[in-house]
Amino acid sequence: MRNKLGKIAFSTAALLSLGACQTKKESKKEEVKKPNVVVICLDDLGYGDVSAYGGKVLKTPNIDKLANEGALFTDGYATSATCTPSRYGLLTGRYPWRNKDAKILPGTAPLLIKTDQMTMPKMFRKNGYQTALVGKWHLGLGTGIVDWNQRVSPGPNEVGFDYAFYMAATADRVPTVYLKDGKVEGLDPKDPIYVSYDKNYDGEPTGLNNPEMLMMKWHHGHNGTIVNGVPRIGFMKGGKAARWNDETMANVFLAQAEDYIKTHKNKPFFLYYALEQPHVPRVPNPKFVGKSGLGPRGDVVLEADWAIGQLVNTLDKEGILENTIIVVTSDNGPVLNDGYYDDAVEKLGEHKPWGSLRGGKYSLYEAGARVPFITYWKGHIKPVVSDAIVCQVDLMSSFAHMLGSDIIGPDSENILPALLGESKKGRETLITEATSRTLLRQGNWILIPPYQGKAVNEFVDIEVGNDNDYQLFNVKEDIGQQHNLASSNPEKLEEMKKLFIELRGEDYLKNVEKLELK
Ligand code: NG6
Ligand code: CA
Repeated sequence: MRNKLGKIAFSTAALLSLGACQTKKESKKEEVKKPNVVVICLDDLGYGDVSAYGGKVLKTPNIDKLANEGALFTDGYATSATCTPSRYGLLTGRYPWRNKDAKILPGTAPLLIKTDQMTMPKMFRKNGYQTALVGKWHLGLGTGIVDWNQRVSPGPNEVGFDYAFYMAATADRVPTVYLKDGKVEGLDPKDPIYVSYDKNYDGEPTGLNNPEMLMMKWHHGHNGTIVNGVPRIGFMKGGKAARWNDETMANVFLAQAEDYIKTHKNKPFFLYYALEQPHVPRVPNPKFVGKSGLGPRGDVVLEADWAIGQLVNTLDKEGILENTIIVVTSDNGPVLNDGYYDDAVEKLGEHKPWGSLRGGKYSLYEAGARVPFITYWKGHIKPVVSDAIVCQVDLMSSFAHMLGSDIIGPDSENILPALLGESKKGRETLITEATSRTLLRQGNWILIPPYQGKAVNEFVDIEVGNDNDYQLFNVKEDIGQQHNLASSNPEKLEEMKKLFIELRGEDYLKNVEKLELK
């Protein structure tokens, strides 16, 4: 691939000097070598939520089609077991643990990515692409105090997206409005909007004070402003006309993505389509209510799968499917009870959102950051199941390489052949994180340093991976991480520690046992 595309860069230069020698038809051919790239990132979708990954209960036919006709990665990773750090890694090619502020952000947090930092959309733009974000942002906005009644900046537009239609943070956090290129969509200037994470606005109902107004009850957190009967994190006043309808969110984002594709198909584009499902609150469109038999969590997975199918159909109908690389992945692993009573636990039945992995969202164990990871490119990527270690952080350098660009993300490796299913060689080492605690994967091995704190987060009922001792697993032989080999394999333990120190610094490991982490 490199050679093929390397040649293209050369022949573009040659074309200029040779001028008339090149026919029109040939020069047109040059252009189509810049495939569109659509990165579809779901929110909290687990390794076992996609039926192509072996799930038998919940069926995701549209994602499965991409997986079965493209490359399905068994060892694909987000950089983190939570959203903000994960998306930071995806969009900047830099490990989130290098940025101390890369933690789950409130809706009022300042922009986490520096405006002079290289990002994946900027990389694409430098290579002649149009760039768009549609969906969840959750990487902060503005520089401190935000006036939501003015254009909010810096934001996605300032870090590389020509067009951006997004929610500021999460579906369970205020402000519950869409923003388009920094402006709250549908805001009535006569009803200004105010947002705070510190205190409520006088007279505004909250989940804490007005349980009688709730359509969905909160379990932990989530007792602030009530919007559409759902209590959220944080407080908000005004902006009534601009507030989103949770039931139509999938349709609204899909329509935005489809419209973007239709209106931008004549030049290469990079579209980051960040679906909200199956993050809380799980409010499916009435069309999907009851469809999974697993309650709202299952229903919204079906809804997201449907939306992905629609998007692929649109690419096909517009005649650009063969010229579009699609990546499907998730920002972090699954969680059942993430703060609302929504039957996710009660109606789970035999479904295993984490598949055969241990842990879940927030966890150092595999279900935290090992996620569905699929690449599809009709006519180019052959059907393959690959166990190459691939990570979202690598997309930036890999796509840059594909375009003949020498831009690299600081922690982003060029693993293009693996991503295109041509090679089973991915990364050799990977450092992921879960709520600011890091761990190392090298080859088939995983090292989790000792971390203080509870072994299980009892609110979400997930093993988060804290332990007084080192944990060492061979995840090829023991994917469910049931056998800690730290004491039976001291040589490997030492080797992994040494490597961890090389990558993470000696101080980190020295201090790790003293770290007090939530
Ligand atoms: C947590 C929320 C959780 C979810 C998460 C972010 C509480 C108690 N829990 O703080 O519900 O919003 O943040 O999820 O408030 S993420 O996928 O965006 O990382
Ligand atoms: Ca998430």
